[in-house]
Amino acid sequence: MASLTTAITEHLRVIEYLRKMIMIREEIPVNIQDKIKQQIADNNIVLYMKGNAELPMCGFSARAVNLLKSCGAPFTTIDVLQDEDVRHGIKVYSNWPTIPQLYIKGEFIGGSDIMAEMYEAGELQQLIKSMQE
Ligand SMILES: N[C@@H](CCC(=O)N[C@@H](CS)C(=O)NCC(=O)O)C(=O)O
Repeated sequence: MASLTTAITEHLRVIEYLRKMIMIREEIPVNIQDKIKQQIADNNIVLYMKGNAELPMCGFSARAVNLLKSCGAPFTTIDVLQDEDVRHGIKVYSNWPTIPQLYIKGEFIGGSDIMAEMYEAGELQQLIKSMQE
């Protein structure tokens, strides 16, 4: 009888543990998406990148930083290498598979290729200028 009680107690403990794990897993995406939404709302120009503006950790991110620096406006960077959930979450949030990712005034702009094309056409400078007015 004692061993049956022990077995049931152990089963209930496992069930409670699994229930908590499922709840935690369900909470992560919600919290990350909220966190990203807040970061984008709090910053006029925000670049999700690898590394930071002083030390980019990938060529695409370095290119994005150089383009923004050339536009002359202050910008915020989020280093996705510091947080795997943000690294994954920003791809889901933007429905865009790669890093870097640029947001201006809450609007998703794109990665470094798109930024370079816009810069060549004078559009990135214009967008940033109009945002500052
Ligand atoms: N065409 C994209 C290419 C960017 C790209 O390929 N990024 C890769 C290497 S940094 C990436 O995000 N890989 C997925 C990851 O590292 O999570 C751009 O110009 O931004």
